[in-house]
Amino acid sequence: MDQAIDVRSKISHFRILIIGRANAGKTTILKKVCNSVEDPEVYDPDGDKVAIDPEIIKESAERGLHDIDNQLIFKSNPQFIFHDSRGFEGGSADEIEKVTAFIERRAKTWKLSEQLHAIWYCLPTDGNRPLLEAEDRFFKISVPLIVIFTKFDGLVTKAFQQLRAEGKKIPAAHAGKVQLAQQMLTTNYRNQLNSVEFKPSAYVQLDDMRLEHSSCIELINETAKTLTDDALLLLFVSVQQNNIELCIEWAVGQGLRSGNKGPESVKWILAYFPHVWVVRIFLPPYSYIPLKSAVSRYPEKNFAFCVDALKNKLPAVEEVLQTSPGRAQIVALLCICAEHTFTKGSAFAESFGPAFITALDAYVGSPTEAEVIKEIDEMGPEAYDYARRQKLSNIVRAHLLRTQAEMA
Ligand SMILES: Nc1nc2c(ncn2[C@@H]2O[C@H](COP(=O)(O)OP(=O)(O)OP(=O)(O)O)[C@@H](O)[C@H]2O)c(=O)[nH]1
Ligand SMILES: [Mg+2]
Repeated sequence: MDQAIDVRSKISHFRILIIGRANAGKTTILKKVCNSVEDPEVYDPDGDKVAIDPEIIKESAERGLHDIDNQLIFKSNPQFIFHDSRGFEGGSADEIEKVTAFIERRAKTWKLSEQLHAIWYCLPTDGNRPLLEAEDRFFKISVPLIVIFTKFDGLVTKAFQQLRAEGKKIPAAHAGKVQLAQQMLTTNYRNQLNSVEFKPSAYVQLDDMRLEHSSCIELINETAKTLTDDALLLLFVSVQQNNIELCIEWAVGQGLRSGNKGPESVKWILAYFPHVWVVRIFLPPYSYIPLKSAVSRYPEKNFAFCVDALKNKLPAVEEVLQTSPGRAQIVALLCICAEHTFTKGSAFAESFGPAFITALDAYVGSPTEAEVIKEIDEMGPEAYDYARRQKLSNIVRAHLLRTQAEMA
């Protein structure tokens, strides 16, 4: 884990190539992943900002956004770098060549931060023809490729129309449309891909991504699952800010696994949370990290600060960590305090140190802590396993810390 943290300290960005024909829903997904309503900023391969005024020069804006070499960054989550490609829309050899060359170049580079870490391959499901020419051409690469079936809502609408055309009444057509759409997805899309030469690592289907309440959590979870390298997994989990539950789950797993390694193992747990990497202990708080800036130097200080804070608050922490339930208690404490400083935004507004202390003060000795300890005791002292990790994650999720002021 120390090695993963070391690698994570040297790279601050997770790089994703998103591919899909025009209108496939690519930009909408990226905005959702980054919680942004704004368009991304565009940087050239050297990291210089590309000035684009979409109002004045639409053509050039289009080119800028879809030039695969350019790097797209959202201010709201600048640790993701995206490359956008319309793929092989025309099926032309030129386009195929360009994308393949990009992937090969990025696969060969020795610099981890320049490497491509994942590919999201969008296939819209609302059109009349399932797959266009050459659209099922995935790549012979070691980078995980996740196929995203986009606009599933469009397929549901088509299923509804089909049921109506077959003479179903409106309520019956509504009742059966999702199941039929699911069947259509399997027959017309998923099964078509069974025979491709290079198999995707995972498949995800996304509903109407335009809606405020729709979520891309499945995409985040599936992407995490395809990452077999510990350092890349840590990087991905801790740059994405959409699914704090994923951070909790990995932090809990790591925390339970790390044995009685003493308070220093605190960092193995906190490292899965995004803000620990970007927020300084003391001011200035979180600020936009431009692409060219060096990697954050804060985490080591943040980790050390948390170890000290924990020892101050719980002088017996070393002993507590010796037992299995005790370790689970400390893991829960850290996750609950880290979640609070992240989700309530306190670390962003206050800077990490004071926010962590606030959370620690609110948690230690609280009724919430008493409940957590009771539930951990009920879990039994079995050794680490997947079920224990799930149970402890559930306990943490059920006892998120909210202060009185926040509840008001
Ligand atoms: N029905 C439906 N429409 C969507 C969905 N996601 C995006 N759209 C709409 O589809 C259109 C294209 O979406 P974009 O996200 O811009 O697609 P894109 O792949 O980035 O397109 P280009 O940049 O032109 O290649 C927009 O009008 C979106 O509002 C979805 O999940 N369902
Ligand atoms: Mg787009």
